[in-house]
Amino acid sequence: MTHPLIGRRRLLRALAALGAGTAVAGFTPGVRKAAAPVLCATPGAFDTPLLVPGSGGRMGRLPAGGRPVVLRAASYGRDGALAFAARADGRDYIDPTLVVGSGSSVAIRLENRLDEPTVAHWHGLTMDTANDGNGEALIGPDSSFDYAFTVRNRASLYWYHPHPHGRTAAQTCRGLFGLIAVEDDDEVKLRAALSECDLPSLFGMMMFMQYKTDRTSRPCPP
Ligand SMILES: [Cu+2]
Repeated sequence: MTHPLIGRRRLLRALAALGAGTAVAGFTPGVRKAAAPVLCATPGAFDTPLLVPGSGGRMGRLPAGGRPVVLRAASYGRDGALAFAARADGRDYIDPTLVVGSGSSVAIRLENRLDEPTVAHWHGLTMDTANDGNGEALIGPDSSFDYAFTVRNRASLYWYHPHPHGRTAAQTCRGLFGLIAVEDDDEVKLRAALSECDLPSLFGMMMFMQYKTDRTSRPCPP
């Protein structure tokens, strides 16, 4: 990804162009064309640049297939916020987006630096019980667990989050979650073709970024 920041207005312009192109291609004589979605009806309303995760930092894309990765669940900043921290290829990551190929093997060590048990659940991925993070394999404070599994799912966005019984909401609400981008050949080609805008990933990211940004305005379970 070449541009870490893409303005929302620019994104919406691209979307509008995309919608217009689709409408023309699908036009049938004699059939009333449906109104195109009004995506740019509120000029000036999206001045805040949208963070598009890059190759490091917050939600950065961390290649996690076929090599060991260490995630550390720990406090992050103030107000009780939590995060998964990682370091790879000389870069620091916060809540990294784990990029794995469909069919690849994954080996992730989760170190628990919280003052309570945690466990990682790989939401949406087909998983065996030992690795599923269903609460049977709780990781105590200052302990770790080695997850090892093969990605059997097709290309899509998934996510990972804690799943300790009774503490799932409390830990997740404080920011302890991240994305898993499962890729296949088609997805890689699509990303290469879109390069600058990276729209498919962007929509999933937008929801997550908004949640992360607004998190402190909502009370988390104690
Ligand atoms: Cu889940």
